[in-house]
Amino acid sequence: MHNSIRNKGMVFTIFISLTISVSAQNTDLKLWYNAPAENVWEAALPVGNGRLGAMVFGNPGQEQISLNEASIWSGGPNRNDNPEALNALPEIRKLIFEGQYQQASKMAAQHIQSKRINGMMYQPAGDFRLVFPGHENYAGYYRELDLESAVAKTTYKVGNITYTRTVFSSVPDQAIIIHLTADKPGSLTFEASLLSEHNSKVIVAKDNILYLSAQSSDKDGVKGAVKFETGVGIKQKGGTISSDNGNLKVSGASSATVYISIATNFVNYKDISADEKTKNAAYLHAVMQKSYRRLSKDHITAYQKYFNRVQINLGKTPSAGLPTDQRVAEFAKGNDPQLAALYYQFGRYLLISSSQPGGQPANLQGIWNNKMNPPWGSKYTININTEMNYWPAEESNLSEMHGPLIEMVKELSETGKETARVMYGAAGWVTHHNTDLWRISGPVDAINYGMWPMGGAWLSRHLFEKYLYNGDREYLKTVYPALKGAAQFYLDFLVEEPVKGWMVVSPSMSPENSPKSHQEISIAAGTTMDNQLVFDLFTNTIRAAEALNTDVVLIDKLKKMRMRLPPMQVGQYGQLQEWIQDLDNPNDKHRHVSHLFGLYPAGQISPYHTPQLFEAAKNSMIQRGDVSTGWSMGWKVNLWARLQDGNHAYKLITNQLTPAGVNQGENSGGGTYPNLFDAHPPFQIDGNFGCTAGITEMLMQSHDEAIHLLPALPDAWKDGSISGLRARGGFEIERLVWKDGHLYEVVIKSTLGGKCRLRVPNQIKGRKLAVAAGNNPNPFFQSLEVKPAIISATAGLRPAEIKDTLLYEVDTKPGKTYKFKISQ
Ligand code: FUC
Repeated sequence: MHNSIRNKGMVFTIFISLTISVSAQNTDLKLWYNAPAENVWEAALPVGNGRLGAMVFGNPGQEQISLNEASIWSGGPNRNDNPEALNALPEIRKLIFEGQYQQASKMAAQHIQSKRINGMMYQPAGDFRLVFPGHENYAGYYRELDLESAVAKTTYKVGNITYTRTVFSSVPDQAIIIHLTADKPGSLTFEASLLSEHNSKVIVAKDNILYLSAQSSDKDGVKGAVKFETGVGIKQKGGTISSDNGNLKVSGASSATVYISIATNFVNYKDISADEKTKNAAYLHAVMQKSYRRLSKDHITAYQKYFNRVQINLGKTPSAGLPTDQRVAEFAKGNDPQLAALYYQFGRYLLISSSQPGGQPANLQGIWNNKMNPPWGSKYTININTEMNYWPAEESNLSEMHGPLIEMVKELSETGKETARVMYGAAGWVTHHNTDLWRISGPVDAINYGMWPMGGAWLSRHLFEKYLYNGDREYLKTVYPALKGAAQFYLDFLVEEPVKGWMVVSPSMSPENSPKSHQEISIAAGTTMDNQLVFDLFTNTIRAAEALNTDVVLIDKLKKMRMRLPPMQVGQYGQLQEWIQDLDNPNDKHRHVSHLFGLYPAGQISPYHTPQLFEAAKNSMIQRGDVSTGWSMGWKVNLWARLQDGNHAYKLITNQLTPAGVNQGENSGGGTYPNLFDAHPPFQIDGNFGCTAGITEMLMQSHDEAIHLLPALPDAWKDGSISGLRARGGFEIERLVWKDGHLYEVVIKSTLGGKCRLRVPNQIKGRKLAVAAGNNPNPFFQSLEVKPAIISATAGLRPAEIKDTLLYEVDTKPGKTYKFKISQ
């Protein structure tokens, strides 16, 4: 735990002295602390440019900056298909349909599970250390991460000299920059070194440039083939620089700038032929030509281009003068709306910092990992976690950050083609529940987790969703082949189940859960999530093909097959069934809520079109409970927002903004670390992104035929505003203001034109605004035609309670802005 929590007396004294400097500046968008992270990685502050990540500890005497580069992964290009699957498939399906789950699972373990390769690991580059002799005794300590500039800063005093360090990771200059100053000339003296847990070699080259070269680890018999080099150059003002024993030494300087670059031999998932040394030299040479001021200016401009698009104000906080970790500890006690706003913007900060155009998508830890063998390989778990990372991308106006995921899906559509063919004899492409830098598409881990041929279905949703926001047919053309390929796989793979004649996915599972009556065996056919996923994929493919005026025969096939998918079912406890049979246990607190994919993100369950399913989904959510792993709580914020219950969504935010380890319950410990990283535990970035998306969903949703403003506003956020959100149909919510729980003003810019339909909690007025009725003709808001639910005789379903709302609409023109205000 962080020092400040342990040592309250000391904190109090420092706090008093700090309030003066802190209250003088605006801390709304700062994470700040009055103690160093010491050796707690989850208290260190993350900076990143999508490719280069650093965790800044802010330790005065021995500064530690942990380094990452997004393409340093164990192994090299590889595949993990198990071709034995093809022959075993009919027998496994038969066993499942006969209810012989144990046998089916055993056979799948023998013939479908990967024989050896279970995904590679994302690995750290190493550490950059700075030793400052005599800085062990310091005073006036303060460190922060400023979300407005994406700069981490540490400052303290030794004697009467104030030392300051700033750190950022620059997109335009592809380097990590550290700037060190002392306010008395000539008093900066330190030693710098590079370390790595990899087998590495450190040399000091000419002009005092430090280089560390290494190669990634072997795993599962795949040779570690990512070669990387880290380079460090220092330019100091005043004093001297020298090298000694692989270290750089700066003595008696007034200020210094440290330039860190890292390069690897990675080109793409099948090509590692680059020369890391040439690349690295080019990065370092270029960046060292620039002054700190210039680098800082360019960095901030590049970052703010994205960050400044959204501003949020959920209300003022009396306790905003406390350090961030203390605010997390106290969030549940009182109302700290500003911390929720900070957490929201931190989610956006993390996405900008871990997912940049042309790079890798954010993995389980974004780009920040200090372990050689991290939890779950810090890879891509695609049965929820990776998708969740991108939930905030479009709606919180970070569309460019979505790009790396879209590219990954395209690459998986290449690797997954072979998997579909050799394992299942199917056309199109398939991938299972995990992938990695090498875009493996076979099953990973034990069969109870890995038997899920649905990764492509869920990921492909992102291809089409992006189009719903940008309306760009040229973009749609580039992703259509991957979308179509994903759908083609299921056209071949679906199989008729014997009871109702429905077409189902088999073998599969409801991610990582198993019905109690099946002795914890997860293998299953026709799970609710799979049915929803295939429905979603077919629907999106049909809509994309229609928008592109292509593939009429395929559209027809998909429409016919979609009719044969199982409907959603409401079981004996009034719940939305998780499995095709009514097997749910109302006391099941499992972290995955897979069957609610249909509610969020997929929008197949609607209070207006499917009120019974809406009620059943709510019952399932109540039965599943609140506290869970970090990402599970993040998902539940979105789900309660879709259920239009703002106070329950807020309760989940409170559960999430609880210090890691404090929450009790079946999946205890989920919450937030001192640096606001999400705790699964351990650290997993998905919960940050899930909760950020959830806060947007509480304020604005855009599906189900309308832009719904304030669909789930909690009592805690009576007054506030948000600007810059994006809605489907190419609408930008330039301003959304609410007062005393009522929608006060909304300004919407239309980029594509078309009908703009608004669902609002109170009357509004504005030019040409009319009351709306009937279907929304805007194609981006098409309502989904889901099959009527089958409801168990003992479900005891109450009619759904739906909040009163009003529907308005206005015809819009591209580029024009529309303003509406409350009308009393
Ligand atoms: C899924 C989840 C776990 C964890 C892992 C990375 O398997 O069930 O909780 O988040 O991914």
